[in-house]
Amino acid sequence: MPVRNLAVAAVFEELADRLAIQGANVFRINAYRNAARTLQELSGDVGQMIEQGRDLTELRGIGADLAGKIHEIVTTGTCELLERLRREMPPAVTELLQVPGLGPKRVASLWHDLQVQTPEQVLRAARDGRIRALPGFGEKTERRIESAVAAHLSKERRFKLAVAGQYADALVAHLQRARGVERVVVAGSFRRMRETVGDLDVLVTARKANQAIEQFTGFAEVEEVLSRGGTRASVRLRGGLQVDLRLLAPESFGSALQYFTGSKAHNVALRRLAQERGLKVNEYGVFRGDTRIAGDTEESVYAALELPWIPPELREDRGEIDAARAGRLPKLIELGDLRGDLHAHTTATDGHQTIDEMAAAARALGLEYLAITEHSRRQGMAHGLDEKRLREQGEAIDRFNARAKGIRVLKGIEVDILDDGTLDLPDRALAGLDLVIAAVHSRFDLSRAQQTQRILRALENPNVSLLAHPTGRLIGEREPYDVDMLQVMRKAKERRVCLELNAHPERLDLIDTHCRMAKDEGVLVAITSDAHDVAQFANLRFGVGQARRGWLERRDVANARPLRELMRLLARR
Ligand code: DGT
Ligand code: CA
Ligand code: CA
Repeated sequence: MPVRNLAVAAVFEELADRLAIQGANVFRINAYRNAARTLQELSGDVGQMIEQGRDLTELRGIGADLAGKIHEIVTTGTCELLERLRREMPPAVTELLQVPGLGPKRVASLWHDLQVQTPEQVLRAARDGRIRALPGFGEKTERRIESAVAAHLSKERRFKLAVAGQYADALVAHLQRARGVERVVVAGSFRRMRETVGDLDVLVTARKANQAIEQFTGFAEVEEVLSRGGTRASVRLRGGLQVDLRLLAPESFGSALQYFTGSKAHNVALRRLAQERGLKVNEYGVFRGDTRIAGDTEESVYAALELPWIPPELREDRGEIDAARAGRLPKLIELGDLRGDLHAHTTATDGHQTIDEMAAAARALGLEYLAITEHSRRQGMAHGLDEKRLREQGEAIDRFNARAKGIRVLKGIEVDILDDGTLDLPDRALAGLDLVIAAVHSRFDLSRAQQTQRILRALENPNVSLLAHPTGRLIGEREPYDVDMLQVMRKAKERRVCLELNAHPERLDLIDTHCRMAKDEGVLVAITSDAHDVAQFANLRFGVGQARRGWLERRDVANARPLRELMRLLARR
C-alpha cells in the first residue's frame, strides 16, 4: 500500500522545508526533496521492502543516510532530526512557505525578527505595518504579502486526485477486509474524477454497523477521529485529508450513492426535473407522495425520472440532463480504449528507464505503440537532446523495433517552443520523426496576444503533430498561462494538429472544459502519460477521467486508434 510511502515523503518534505528556513546547505535540502519525490512515485510499499530485507539504497536518490531515516520513520512514525527541528521552530512556521511570495529566507526573517508563526499572525503584522521595516521587505512587498496571505487563508485545502486516490484505494481495501462489510464505494468529487478533491465521501453497507465504524476509525492513516455515531463517522488522515463515512441501508444504497456523488448542481437540477413530474428525490429514494418508487440502485433513480444512467464524470450540470433526456449522452472513452501512448521519456533525458524497459511496461499494459518523446536541447536541466543525440536515439529505436514483438516504438520529440514561436530544433531534425510534440516550457508571463501568436506560429510548423499540455498549469501551483484557446483550437484544426491531454497528476492539461471545446471544434485529443518511469503509465487512468469529464468518446481520441490508423493520421498532416 503506497500510503506509507506518502507518509515518509511528507516527513522528508517537512525536513527540507525546515532546513531551508534554517538556511541549511542546498544540496542537503535537495537530497530530502528528491527522496520525497522518489517515494511519492514508488509503486511498491517501502515498509514491505524493509520487511523483505531489501536494500533501500537501490532506490533513486536514496543513500545510506536516507535509507536509515526511512527505516526510522517506518518503524517509529517520525524521526529524531524532525523532532529536534520542530522543537527549535514551531510547527506552523512551515505552513507559511505555502503562501506565494514567502520563501525560506522571508519566513526565517518573519519568525526571527517578528516571532510570527502562523498565516493569521503574518496578516496582522502586515496590516499593522510591521513587516515593511524588516531588511529586504519594504512597503510594496508588505502589501503583496498581505494580499497573498489573505488569499491563502480564504482558500480551502484541496488534494490532487491521484493523492486522494492513493488514500482511497488503501482505505477501501482496509474496509473490505472487515467481516460483515458488504459494499464500499467512494462517492463525491472523487467518483466524478475531479482533478482535486476536498474530502472523501465513503459509502458502506454492512451487516454490523459497529464493526464497520470500528474498522474505519482503525485505519492506520487516521490521525484524528472528528466525529463518530451509530451510522456515520468522520476522520482526518495524516496529511490532512478528511474522510466522511456513511453506513447505508441496502434498499436506499442507490439513492444515497446518487445523492453523495453529486455534484450539488447536478442534484439540484435533477430535483427540479423530479418536481416537474410530481416526484421527490433525496438520499433515501424517489417518492411519489409517501410511496417509494425507486432507490435500491442508481439506475433505478434515474429510470424513475425517465432518464438513462448518467456517468458520474458528467454530473456537473453542464447539459448532461438535457442530453440524457434527448438520448444523446456520449459513449465515454474508457481506459481500455487506449491503444498506445504518445508521450514518454527515458534515461536519455530526465526519464528513469530505458527504451526497452518503457516499451516492455507499455506492452504489458496492452498498448500496441509507444512514442518516445524526449526534451529538446533548451531543457538543459533535463539533458535535452540536440540534433545528434536525437538521431542516435532514432537509430536505437530502429534497432529496438527490428527485434521487438508486440509493440512498436515511435520516434518523437517534445520540442520547446521558443519565445518567438519557432522551435528549439531545426526542421531537418524534426522531419524524419514519427511525431513532434511542441511544448511551452518558458515565458508563462507573456500577454494573451503574444502567447497566442507564439503558439499559433509553432502550430504553423509542418512537422508539429501534437501540442503538449496546452495551458501549462500545474494544479495548485501554477495558473494556466493566458492564451486564446479557441484560436489555438481553430489553428490546430486547420493544421491537423492534435491537442495533448497530459495525464500527469500535477497537470491534467487539457482541462475538461477545453476537451469539450476540442470536440466541438473537431480537434483530436491525445491522452498521454508523460511517463518518466514505468510506474507512471498508471496515470493514464486520471487522463481518461479528465477526458470523460470533457465528454470525449473513443473517436475523439487520437491514441484510441490502432497503430495503422494513427500512422495514417500523423502522415496526412
Ligand atoms: P469536494 O469534496 O469539495 O471535492 O466536492 P464534493 O462534490 O465531494 O462535495 P461534498 O463532499 O461537500 O459533498 C458530497 C456530495 O454530497 C456532493 O457532491 C453532493 C451531495 N451534497 C452535499 N451537500 C448537498 C446539498 O446541500 N444539496 C445537495 N443536493 N447535495 C449535496
Ligand atoms: Ca467530497
Ligand atoms: Ca463530504
